[in-house]
Amino acid sequence: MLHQNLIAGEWTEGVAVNRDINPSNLDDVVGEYARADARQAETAIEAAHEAFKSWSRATPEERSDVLDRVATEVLARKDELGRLLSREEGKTLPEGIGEAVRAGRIFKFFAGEALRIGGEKIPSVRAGVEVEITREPEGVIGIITPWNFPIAIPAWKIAPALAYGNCVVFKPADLVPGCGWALADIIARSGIPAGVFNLVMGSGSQVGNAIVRSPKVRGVSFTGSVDTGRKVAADLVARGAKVQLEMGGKNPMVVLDDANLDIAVGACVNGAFFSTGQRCTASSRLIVQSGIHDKFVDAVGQKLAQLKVDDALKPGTDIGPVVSQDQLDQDLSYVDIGRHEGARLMTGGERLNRETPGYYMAPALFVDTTNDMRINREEIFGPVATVIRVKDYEEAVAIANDTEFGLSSGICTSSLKHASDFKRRSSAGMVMVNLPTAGVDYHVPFGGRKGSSYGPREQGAYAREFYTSVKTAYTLP
Ligand code: UN1
Repeated sequence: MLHQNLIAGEWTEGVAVNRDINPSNLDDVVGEYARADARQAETAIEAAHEAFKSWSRATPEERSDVLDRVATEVLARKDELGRLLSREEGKTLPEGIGEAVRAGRIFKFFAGEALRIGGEKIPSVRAGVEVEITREPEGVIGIITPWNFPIAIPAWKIAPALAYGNCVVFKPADLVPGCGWALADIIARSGIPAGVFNLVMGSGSQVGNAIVRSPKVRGVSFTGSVDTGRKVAADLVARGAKVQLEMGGKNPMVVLDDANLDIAVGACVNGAFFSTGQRCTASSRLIVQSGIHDKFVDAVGQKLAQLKVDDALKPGTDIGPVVSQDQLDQDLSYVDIGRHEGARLMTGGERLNRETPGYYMAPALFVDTTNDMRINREEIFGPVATVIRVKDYEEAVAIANDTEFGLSSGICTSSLKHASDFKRRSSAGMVMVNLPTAGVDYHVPFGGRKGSSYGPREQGAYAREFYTSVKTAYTLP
């Protein structure tokens, strides 16, 4: 079966076929997916533009019901969707199912939010005049998502877009069309009117560019690389449209001498290596105080030796494969870069062979690194972490903040004073105490500072900032 695009309420053939390959087993084709071109993307945008006339006036309950039906089906099919996710992306089955549940919960949350779009009525400074402040949907929203969270990131962009009355043209990542298609199929059967939600699978150069450049698209929410994000922003800003970017991270995790060693090791190993390190929130720089340094490095080394790297779907696998050949090449090249820069590779960093041909790699830990090395400045996006030794808390904070990124940060400590101070001084959008830098709640704002993010926050009620426009109305009754 060829999985087609959803354009103007019709399942539509593309101009080419994309084979979705399982990174745990390159002989396994997950499915065949239609690839659209720029013209088809424009047809979808046109349909969304047309559908906006009525969807923007749908009652809160109509929108809420649609989202609620999507949530219910996603949650009921969590095991199957989680399996599809792990099969096409390579995170472990429990991680895949967890992500499917997260996606369902996000739709549930926004089913509620759709009913809570309020406003304010306040007295004017002029006698007898009334002022009302309301929120209205923007129009057509383009949604461009990455491969590393194939269902959660689409969910946290699509759900608020629809909840607040926008129409959507959604382009999932070319590497993982399966979850995007499955979600689109669920949305298509939720009672949503034709054209309100469109799925257009295809390349960035065709579909992505068409979305970014169309004057009918009022805003784009993009998660992906820094380079692409900046280009997307340049195009949108040039025509005065809204843009929300979530790009990279080089997230610091500080471990102080007074940390609970088990908690610190658990948080760092999870944050750095789970989901194969392919999270923009990954704890990639471990900044460790001298007194605990050797104990910590030994314990992390022991833990890594116990982790099973294997087929994402195999029971007992802790770390699945890297997503693609390109990504694996990038990860391995950073291992070389680190060695040449004088960092000491304590463990891992080599390609592994398993029963099936796949992109397996041993999680790599570098020690004796300094913050000016490329492995500490550039996002690697794989199972590679570094340790930077520091003498005290002040040096740790300075190094944690010395990065062009600012998505998440963490500290492991039993000192309330240091925890409070770090929460205040960290230059990241999200700060974690005694928790991994990755793995966030779905009902609170998500986003970063500096080179990591641009535009209003995603998720939680804060999502309305991007997906709505504020109107101030004055009346003299
Ligand atoms: C998480 O850490 O739970 O691409 C979510 C990413 C982020 C999502 C992280 N946008 O890794």
